[in-house]
Formats: sequence, C-alpha cells, structure tokens
Amino acid sequence: MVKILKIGGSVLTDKSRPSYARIDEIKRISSEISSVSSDLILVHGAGSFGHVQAKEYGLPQKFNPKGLWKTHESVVKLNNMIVEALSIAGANPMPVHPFSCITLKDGRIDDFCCSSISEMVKRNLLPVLHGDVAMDITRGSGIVSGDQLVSYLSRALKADLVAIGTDVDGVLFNRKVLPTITRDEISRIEVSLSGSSHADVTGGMKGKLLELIELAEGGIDSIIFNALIDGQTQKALKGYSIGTKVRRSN
Ligand code: IP8
Repeated sequence: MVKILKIGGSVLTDKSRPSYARIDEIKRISSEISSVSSDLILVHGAGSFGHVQAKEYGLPQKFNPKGLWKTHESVVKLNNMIVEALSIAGANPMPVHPFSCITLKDGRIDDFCCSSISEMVKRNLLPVLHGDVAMDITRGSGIVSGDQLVSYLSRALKADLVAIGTDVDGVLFNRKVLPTITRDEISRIEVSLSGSSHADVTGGMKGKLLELIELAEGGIDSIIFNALIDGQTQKALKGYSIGTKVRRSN
C-alpha cells in the first residue's frame, strides 16, 4: 500500500507575502497526517517560498545559478518547517530534496531514483518532498512542481491512494464543486480554471489538473480536496471521497 498526499503551497503559506509560512496550518495539518502516516509519501508545494524567487531570477526560462540557489534555499526553508512540525506531531519525517535526485528533460522528469523513497516507506519513515528547481539535460535547468512529482511517484510506485490538498473545495464550475472530472470535461470548464493570482511559475489549478488527468488515464485516480478545512486531510488519507475525483473518461 502506498499513499501519496500533496499539500499545496496556498495552504501552507500566504502567497500574498513573500516567504510567509502559515505556521498554524502547518501544525494542524501535521497533526492530522501524523495519525495516519504509515505507507505515506508527502509532497508539498512552494507557495510564497520559491515561486517569488523563481520569478525574480527569470526561472525556468533562464539558466541562472544564483536564482537556482536562492529558489532552492527558499523551498528548503519551508520544507524544514514542515518536517519539524511533523516530527513534533509524532510522525517520522525525512526531507527529500528533488534538486539532488531528479534530472529533467524538456521540463519533464527523466531520471528519478525512487528506491530510497520506497525503502523509507517500508521502514515507516515519512518522505517529505517539495516542488524544487532541478537540472534539465536539454534546457540547463527547470522547475519540477509538486504536482509533477505526485504524478511521477504515483506511477513509479503504483500508488493506491493519491490526494491533493488545496485551498478550494475541488474543481469548481459555476461556483459548484464537480464531484468528478475527466479529460473530456476539461475543455468545457477551461474558462473557469484559473491560473494563480500570485506569482506561480508552474501553472495553478490548470497545471495540476493536466498532471492528474494524465495519471488517471494511466489507471490511477486522485482527489482534489480543501486542506484548509479541519479534518479533511485525515479523511482524504482514510479514503473518503471528498472534493473532486479526477478519473479516466469512460
Ligand atoms: O508549488 C514549485 O512547486 P509547486 C517549485 O508545487 C518552485 O508548483 C521552485 C517554484
């Protein structure tokens, strides 16, 4: 059994303020996770850590060594806070920094040594990954989003449960939450799929959905739920159907 949970940067940070962590949310979600943390891999977004620096230094379009370091340094700071909160809450978290173990090709993961992650899960450690900068064999460098990490890991490790916690109740259309979504439905609702209103170099809700639709077409469904609501993260990890289910077209 492998469960993959992503918590978005908009939940863990205040995207309107550079490098501003929502410590109370981090603590609350950590305690929800700690009671159901076996067989789990956690991926978190960067939020106001990382996206601001990436934009400032022109990433991912430019290769900029200082920008790479500043962006990586920033997301690692957020990762440290989350790992610490999880440890205090009673889980056994271990940080995994994608910059050190992933190579991209044209912006997509080309090489990712996942065996240490599976070993951690087997031994009841909780790997905690994050959106990051990465070396790219065609472009020099790039950015790997938490959503891309989720879809790659879910496929590579044949995840049984994939849940994406965001700051909205699911995929919204005409202000209502869609219980399910497939590729066929995306074009119909495209206009209402916002990018982010804040600095976001990886595509907001639309980027997320495209990753998850591809995953569903490979046979792995996922849910998008609101992690700002108390108890929802725990429910998601217990397999409740909340939010929007991303599934394969019939
Ligand atoms: O917040 C972006 O990850 P995301 C990572 O999961 C960086 O899209 C470095 C901006």
